[in-house]
Amino acid sequence: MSIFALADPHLSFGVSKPMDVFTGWGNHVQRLERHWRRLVRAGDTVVLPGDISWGMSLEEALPDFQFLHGLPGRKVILKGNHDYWWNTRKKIENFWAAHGLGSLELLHNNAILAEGVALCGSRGWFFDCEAAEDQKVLLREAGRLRTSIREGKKRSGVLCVFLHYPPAAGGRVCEEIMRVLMEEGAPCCYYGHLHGASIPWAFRGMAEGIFFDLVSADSLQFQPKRIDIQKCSIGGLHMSTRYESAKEKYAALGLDTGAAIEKLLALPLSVHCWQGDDVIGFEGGGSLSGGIAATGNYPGRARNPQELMEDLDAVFARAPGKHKLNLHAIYAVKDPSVSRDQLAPEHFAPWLDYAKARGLGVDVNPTLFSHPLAADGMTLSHPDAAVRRFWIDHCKAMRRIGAWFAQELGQVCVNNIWIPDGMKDAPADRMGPRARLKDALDEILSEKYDPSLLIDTVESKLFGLGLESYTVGSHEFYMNYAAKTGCVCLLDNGHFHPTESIADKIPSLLLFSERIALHISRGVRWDSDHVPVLDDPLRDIAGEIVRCGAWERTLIALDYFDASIHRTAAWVIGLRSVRKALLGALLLPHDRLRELQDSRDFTRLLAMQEELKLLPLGDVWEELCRRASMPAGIEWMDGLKVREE
Ligand SMILES: [Mn+2]
Repeated sequence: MSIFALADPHLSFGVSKPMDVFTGWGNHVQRLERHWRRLVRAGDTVVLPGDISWGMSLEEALPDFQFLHGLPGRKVILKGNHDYWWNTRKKIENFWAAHGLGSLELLHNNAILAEGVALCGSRGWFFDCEAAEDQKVLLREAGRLRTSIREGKKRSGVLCVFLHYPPAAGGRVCEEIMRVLMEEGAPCCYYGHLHGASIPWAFRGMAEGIFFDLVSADSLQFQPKRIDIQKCSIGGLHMSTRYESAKEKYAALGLDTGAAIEKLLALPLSVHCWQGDDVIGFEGGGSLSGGIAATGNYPGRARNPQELMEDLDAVFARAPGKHKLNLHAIYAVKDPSVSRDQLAPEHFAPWLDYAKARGLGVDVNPTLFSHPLAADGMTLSHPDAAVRRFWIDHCKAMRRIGAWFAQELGQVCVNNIWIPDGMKDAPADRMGPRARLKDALDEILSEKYDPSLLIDTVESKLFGLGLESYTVGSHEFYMNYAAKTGCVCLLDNGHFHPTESIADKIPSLLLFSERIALHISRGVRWDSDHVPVLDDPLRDIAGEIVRCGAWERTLIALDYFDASIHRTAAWVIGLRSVRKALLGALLLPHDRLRELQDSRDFTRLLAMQEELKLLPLGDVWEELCRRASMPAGIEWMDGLKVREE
């Protein structure tokens, strides 16, 4: 038997209060019923922490009660801020009994036992209340909550608390309610009230040894949430206890988990905006060219700056740690008559505002594909000087824009140049295009910027779709160009032969360059731009950054575009995987492993490498997420919406 929670069903069978006017609430009753019947069995319990019905009286709410009664399971009902039908316990219970609604129970100044778990809770109140009247209500609610929890503790050592109002949200805490939860040793607390755009502000995860989670109906896509009973034991094996144990295990190897977490949270990962719209941009062209392709047709692609910014916010609310925003030129917000060689800072003003409001740095990329002048597969290496001129001027414009972003935001900007130039079939002249590319780059980089504002990187590739036989900007070309000119060589781990180790290239570059830059992607058989996952190649890259002492010398961006799954989720999965790989890399005893290599003890080295794989990294990751106020587990998916087309 299971316990479920779902707050804010906002039913209105008895009165006219259509919810479809709110984004994401289309057909919400039908969706709720379908998911409820799919998940909940007759012996299960569903807790509904408030905002049950729009009815103004018990009579008006009756059809809503009857709807709930008709669904499987026991229903435990708490009060929300919109439950105007609420009355005295006696009147509500008599009304339900008179109408044969035996599966409904009231949780109000009491506790209810279900499956050995004591269900407790109250409505709660706003945390920003200052008026004396509000203070009075808040103190009364805190008292009710305490009574309920104490009643619950008399009945079970396993306890689950429900509130209608969030005890913490958007970085603010309702002190009075939180104090009761802490003093009474509540193990977990589920709450509702936050909807739509407010969902990302919910506090979810561990704080003060208490697990918090949002269960408002729309944040759950109207699917009752199964309560994890493991999280309900009072004084049980909390996450914090598990972290303490993990910390000791790592300390025995000379590793400081706390320092690793802080170091990792401060490392910026550059988030590529183009995952949100399949690299289409805002120029209105629509089709992607240049030997790259986004495959899949998952609904909800961002179609304009506002949608892309909303999706990025959903990403930043789910991926712990510092971020930068990585923009391609085609995301300029401008009149279609402004061509790419005429781009100026003003065309990125909305992005500057967006980044400023969130404390993000910005990286930029000229876009040398998806354009009529790139249609024949050549840009900076084109034999026609006029075509080269257009792209040189475009690259210069993006460097100016990058330096402007850096100046405005007080954070260095990375400008990355990647060109698609190449040939489908065997070339007659490999040297000519490369010589033209070299000259073009020389001209682009001849405009000098303060290196504390702008870092230029050059990105190589093995081949592209339709450009299989020859790539002008090959790895050897850019590696030498970067070494000679002082710009930075960027390795995209999708841009090499599938069996080539990108980790192996890192120390070689670091011996000759101040910095390296990475695009993290995942190629499957070819440069397929799959979402990065925590696989061995990624762990090896992260390990090499740490082993080489290159933490401050490595610029990490993500670069992939998967349109076959939820695009925002794809972003989050990739970001979390990269951060997990880096955490694992920080928590390896590299000095001891190096000693084993140098003393030629390869047996112990291999044995040790294998034993280290099963250290409790997950417990440290949970602690990192807790410190970043983010869900550690799959709960980060709650509230992810699919945009209605
Ligand atoms: Mn790339």
